[in-house]
Amino acid sequence: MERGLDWWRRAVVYQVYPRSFADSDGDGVGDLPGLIDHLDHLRGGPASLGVDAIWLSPIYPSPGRDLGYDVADHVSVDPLFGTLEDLERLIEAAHRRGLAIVLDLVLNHTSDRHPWFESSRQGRDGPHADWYIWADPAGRDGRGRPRPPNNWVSFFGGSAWAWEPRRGQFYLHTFLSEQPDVNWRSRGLHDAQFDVARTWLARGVDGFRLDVFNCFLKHPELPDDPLSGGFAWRAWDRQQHSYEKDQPDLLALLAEFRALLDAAGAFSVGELFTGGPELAARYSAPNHPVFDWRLLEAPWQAHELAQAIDEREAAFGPAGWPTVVLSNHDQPRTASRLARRGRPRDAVAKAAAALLLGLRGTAFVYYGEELGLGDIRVPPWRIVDPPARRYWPLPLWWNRDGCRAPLPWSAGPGAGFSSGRPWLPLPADWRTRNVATQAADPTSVLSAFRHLIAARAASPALGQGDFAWHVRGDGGVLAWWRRTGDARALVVVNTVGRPAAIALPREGDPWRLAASTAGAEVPAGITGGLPLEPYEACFLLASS
Ligand code: TEU
Repeated sequence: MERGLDWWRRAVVYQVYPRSFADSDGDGVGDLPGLIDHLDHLRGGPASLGVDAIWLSPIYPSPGRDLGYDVADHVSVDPLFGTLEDLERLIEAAHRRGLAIVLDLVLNHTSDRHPWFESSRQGRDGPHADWYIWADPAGRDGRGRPRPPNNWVSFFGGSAWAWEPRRGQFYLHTFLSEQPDVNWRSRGLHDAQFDVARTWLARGVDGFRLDVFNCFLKHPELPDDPLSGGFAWRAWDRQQHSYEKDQPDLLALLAEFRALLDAAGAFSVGELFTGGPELAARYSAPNHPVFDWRLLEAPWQAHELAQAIDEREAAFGPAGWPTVVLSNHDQPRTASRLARRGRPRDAVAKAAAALLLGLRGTAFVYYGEELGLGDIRVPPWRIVDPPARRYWPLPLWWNRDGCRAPLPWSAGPGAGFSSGRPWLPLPADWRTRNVATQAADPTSVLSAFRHLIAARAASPALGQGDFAWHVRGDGGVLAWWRRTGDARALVVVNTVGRPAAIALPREGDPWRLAASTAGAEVPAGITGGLPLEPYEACFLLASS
């Protein structure tokens, strides 16, 4: 599918969490045929969002201990989601619509049920013996029990080491003990992982999201982590994690992997594990952006947002190209996070959409964000997220189930998501907050997303222009230029719940309103002052 060299810069990528998108067989869990049946929502239909690519969270065979991020076979499809033929049908149907398919590659670890690990744990001299991170005990405790090789802890709680008596060694697991970390310094493992990417590229996949890619290499001597100083409730937060990730030879490994993708014209986006914009920028490369979380962590306050934007722009510089992301399957949903303190959810969700789609960078929309979906509350007996179960009832882990509820398609039975009992509760407001209802409402969050995406797609400036402030938070308003060649656009976001106004730059006169989250009419041309409703955001195009 021809998209042009820089398609990934101007792209809007839509994250599908397959369990929760659309269920075709009534088992209460989303699947690939269900996704195929609903591609019109994304692109190619009468009321599509108009996104350019789908990032599909893992659909591979998995025991599901970490909801699919514990992969037992990298190159097949779990029957829960369908068959390999279904995935090939999805790729073909997506390409017919001009949609790229980006798979989620989990290459830092596998499931403990993966054949590679089942072979590796048998002994120290089998064909996969060094494919994982094995280490001898650091002696025995007073009761003769083996002591872990160092003080590393799991991000999900407990030690990062699990004992395997058949080898008389521990294995490393940064996450669950059912997710043993692979040893990228093993040539056999390295080559097998590259073959995974080759297999999917040969099947027509357009790129990959790389799960915790900056953890691929660990310090070879496995030294103790230094303590971070001060008190923290979680052991993970009491230590610095300088040795489990971000190793000096990672850039060379990344360059080798990216060369494989570049040769196939494929794209990648790296999921940075606990790092800031500077680290994300350092790991980024053309066609291979890296997520940073700075905007997602910023409070909805004009100067705080401006500060976050400045930090990102400084870190990436004009030559770099960031991503723009406000939520994903691990984080509280945008609308819930921003609608606190009595802000009207729809208005602030639409304003956030203008930030997401108007800033410089590849934009990532998380399924349901286009409806202003909020987080759900899951009763303790229905908690699925493993670390949430582990820590309950202590408030030490935000239950990620909250942002993973089934997508409501209509006000009909089962919200149009499934004819069966959904694997997680539907959002409480599904009868009014669903795709069909919002598609019919020109003032809905969905309509705002559609108009903003369409305006971005039609404007080279909004798609791949630079960034420069026009108003940096005064009066609660953020306004910035986007420029490329002769094309110039202005993004304006009133972040507060009261009317505002700004003076438009004269050099763009008369300005044309390309999209407004207030659904404002599109007057012929605007010069001088621009009045803004509370939380109104808009895209304007300068006269060339
Ligand atoms: O997430 C890594 C991870 O846990 C952090 O990036 C994230 O900040 C945290 O989950 C917030 O609570 C990736 C996947 O996105 C996640 O779903 C997996 O559980 C994890 O790796 C292990 O594969």
